[in-house]
Amino acid sequence: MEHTEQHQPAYDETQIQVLEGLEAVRRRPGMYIGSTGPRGLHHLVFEVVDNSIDEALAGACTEISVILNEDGSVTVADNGRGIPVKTHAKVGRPAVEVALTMLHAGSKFGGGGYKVSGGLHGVGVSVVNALSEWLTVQVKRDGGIFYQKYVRGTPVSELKQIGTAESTGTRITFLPDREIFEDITFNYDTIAQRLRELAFLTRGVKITLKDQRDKTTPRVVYQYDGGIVAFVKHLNKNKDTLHPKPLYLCTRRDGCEVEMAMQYTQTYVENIYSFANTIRTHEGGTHESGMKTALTRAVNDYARKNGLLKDNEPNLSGEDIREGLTAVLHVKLENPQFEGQTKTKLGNSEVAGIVNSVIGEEVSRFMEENPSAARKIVEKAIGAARAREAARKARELTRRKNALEVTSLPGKLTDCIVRDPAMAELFIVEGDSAGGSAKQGRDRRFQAILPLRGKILNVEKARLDKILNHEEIRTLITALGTGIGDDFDLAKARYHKVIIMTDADVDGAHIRTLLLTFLFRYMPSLIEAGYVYIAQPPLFLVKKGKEEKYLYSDRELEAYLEKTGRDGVAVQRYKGLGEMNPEQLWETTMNPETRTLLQVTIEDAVEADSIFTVLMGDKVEPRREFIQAHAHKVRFLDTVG
Ligand code: 0RA
Repeated sequence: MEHTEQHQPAYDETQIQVLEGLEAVRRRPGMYIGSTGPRGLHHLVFEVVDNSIDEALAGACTEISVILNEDGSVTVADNGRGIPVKTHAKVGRPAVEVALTMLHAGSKFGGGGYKVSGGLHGVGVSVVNALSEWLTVQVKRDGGIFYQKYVRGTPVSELKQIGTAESTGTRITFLPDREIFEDITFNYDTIAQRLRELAFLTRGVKITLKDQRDKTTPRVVYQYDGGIVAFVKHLNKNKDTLHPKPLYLCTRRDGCEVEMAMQYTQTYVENIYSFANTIRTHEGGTHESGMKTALTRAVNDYARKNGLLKDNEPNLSGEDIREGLTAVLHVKLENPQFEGQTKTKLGNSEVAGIVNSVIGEEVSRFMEENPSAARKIVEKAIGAARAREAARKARELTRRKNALEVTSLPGKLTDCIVRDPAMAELFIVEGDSAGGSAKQGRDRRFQAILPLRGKILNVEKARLDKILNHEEIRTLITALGTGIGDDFDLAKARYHKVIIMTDADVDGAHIRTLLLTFLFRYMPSLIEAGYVYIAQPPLFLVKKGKEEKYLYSDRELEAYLEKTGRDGVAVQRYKGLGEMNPEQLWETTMNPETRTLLQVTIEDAVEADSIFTVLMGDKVEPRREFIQAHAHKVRFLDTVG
């Protein structure tokens, strides 16, 4: 009795704190999940999944299932130990309720083993609860099945035992709160991609995904017994490799686990995917720089020792050594510090030295043990160094042309009148015929047209020197005015809106992909500055009686037909820009008053960069995947008038 009486006030206090805590989350959601846009929304799912992954990393969970429910909610279920349900000694409430209602409560009653996954914002499931219209939790543990429901973070029922069970696990279902998020629609591809990544990073765990909103989408299973070696093989699946077996290492040193898989390809691009505690570190950081330093040193040492590099020759540069390299680097550490613009740069300084020494040793050993692979790697780097020199010379040529300014502008460019880049727009248009319509339809005062004929080079498959020999690309670079590579100068951009306008068909999507790949690889600052856009030509023209309306997606068409009924509606599908006359093109796609433009953001670009790598070699339905993968990654600017 006495005990209870003493306990009661403490519980009240805690409850007040709880409410204040979750209220703070609802007041300033951005502080906890970064944003209330798509990224923040998906973060909710990943936060819950990360908890399940932690169970898997602790060896306590083998299966995780994610279901996108028909009502817009999402379910994450695992066969881990289950969130503890016994009464929490200090708080006097079931531990699961504490986990779901107290900020940062998660780690306080954890059962040993440190939490390694998650942690981008490190927020815990209580934040998900706070930002959900409703959330239900079902725990199988201690022989029972327990259930509780919450509304906007507050329990609306006691934790109840609703059955018995021998097995263990946790099942959380939640509906994101429409009062908090701009749009609560989950993007299948965003979730699928992250789940696949997690499956690669957590060897053996079986992760399934089912989309109940679209019954035609089959359930997918991600399970990779090869872990990050399978990841590297997947990334390289359509590329010719330099050596058959990826190098793999996994070593613990000074409280940090370093795991890496790498394999050289015959391509000319570098693809390093680095992670810290399963979080993708887009901006790199100390682990990545430690790895690069080690690789540069190990390859140069080997080349010198084996006479592949003469005494009078300079060292190979890191960049040349990484040409064609695909690598996945994953470090696990206790207190990861995430820095940088998007908090995706690992800052822990001690990690650089650890990764450097571990990887240096292992790469040297690999080269000693695989002399044929080692020789090819060195020869590739030497080739890259030569090509770099050739590219420098080719670049100098374009630079000299630039110096001549106006006279050197390509003949294919139909420029605008205005000289102020901030007001000028460049439409990069697919094909000469669409280019003709665009020229006639444009507002010549501020809109320039550059028609590109046919496909531009796939930059994944060519070095810069070759790319610069390609006429379409040279034309583009000259028109943009910025120069390229080391010479790139954003201040020289001749247009602050560079708008890619391609057909709404497979070829159009392919050309757009190629253009974006090129920009991502060689002019990322142009995207960073927010200068790159994608035009949105309509897909349909519907006519009913005298009414005419342009529609921009299958979904819009569905909605239109639902609203007006199908009787007497004529639907015309536009396959190409060429099917529209100049007035129509102006009205639907080019007129700033009425058009929709998608701005490509640098975050999208970094994301998309990895998609490209996987996708560009992917022969199956690249267009569909590309469009789906990007649909959510570009943000709407102007709205349809
Ligand atoms: C606290 C302690 C333990 C597990 C969990 C939380 C846990 C949380 C989630 C969230 C989703 N799935 C989860 N599974 C487990 C450890 C319990 C123990 O030591 O038995």
